[in-house]
Amino acid sequence: MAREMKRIMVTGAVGQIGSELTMALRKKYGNDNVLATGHKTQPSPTLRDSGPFEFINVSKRETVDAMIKKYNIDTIYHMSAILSAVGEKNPQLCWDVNMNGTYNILEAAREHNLVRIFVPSSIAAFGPETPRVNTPNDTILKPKTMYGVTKVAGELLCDYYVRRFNVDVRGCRYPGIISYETLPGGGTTDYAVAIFFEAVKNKSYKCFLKEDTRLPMMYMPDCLKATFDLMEADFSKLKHHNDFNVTAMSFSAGELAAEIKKHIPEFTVTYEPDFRQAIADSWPDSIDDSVAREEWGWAPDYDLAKMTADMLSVLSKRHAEGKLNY
Ligand code: VAH
Repeated sequence: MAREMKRIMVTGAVGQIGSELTMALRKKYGNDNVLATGHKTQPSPTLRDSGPFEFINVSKRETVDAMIKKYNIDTIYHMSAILSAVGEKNPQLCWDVNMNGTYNILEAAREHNLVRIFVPSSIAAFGPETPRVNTPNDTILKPKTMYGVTKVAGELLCDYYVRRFNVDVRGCRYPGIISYETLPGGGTTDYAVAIFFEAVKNKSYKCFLKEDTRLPMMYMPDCLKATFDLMEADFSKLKHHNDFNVTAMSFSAGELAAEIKKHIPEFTVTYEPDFRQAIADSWPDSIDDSVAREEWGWAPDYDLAKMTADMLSVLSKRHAEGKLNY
């Protein structure tokens, strides 16, 4: 009989995905059963006032253990990471947080016999040698960023803990994630979030990637759906564990701009690539998520048109109310 997830800790709970994942988990499991943790950034009032919050450093094992004991944690969603762009500015910090953090979470899961842990990977695990179109789930993983190196190493480490110690760890390779609640911090796909805020606020955007740069992407509701569905899947039926390709769409910066212009005709974009262009060029145009569809029934709900309409509807309303916070 599979043990139930009851007392949950989220690391990186102040981040783009972690902040919305925490609120969704609190809705499902009860506010007091979901501990949100961050490193230094102050949580939003919504996050802070809706349930327990603690500051920890995932690269320090003792802080992870202290939270597991203090809150009787049985499940961990490990969302804290240094992303691709910041990781290239400080690769040593990226390795320390991403690798020591993941190692500490895996060791804690083994030693405390936790029910389940979620350790996400990313399409950043792929590199320029990987087939770029409809990238297979099982293929060449030779990333050229430190972030990508930590994602591949993290996948291999998680798989070892499944096979060697029977730890129940699951994860999916997130594409770029688009959302309106918490701005992303330090990624290469961040343009696909900023463009919406700039379109609503300034009717113009200076994009740091080329117009024809195409990347796999997903709207936040689908990101949360994939995370919940994978964590609730029957582990005994999974052939893969923590390296599932998931995606909802692929689009270029120019295609996203054109979709926004359907709603804001006066919107204009200029393209001035920076160091992040080389990172984006090493990633796939599109990925094949058929393995996730077969093994645990993955199916996204949002395409480019539906996501764009929803993002602009929410942001335009907030802007009109003077609450865009951007
Ligand atoms: C980044 N948003 O840009 C992250 C993500 C696929 C990209 O891992 O680094």
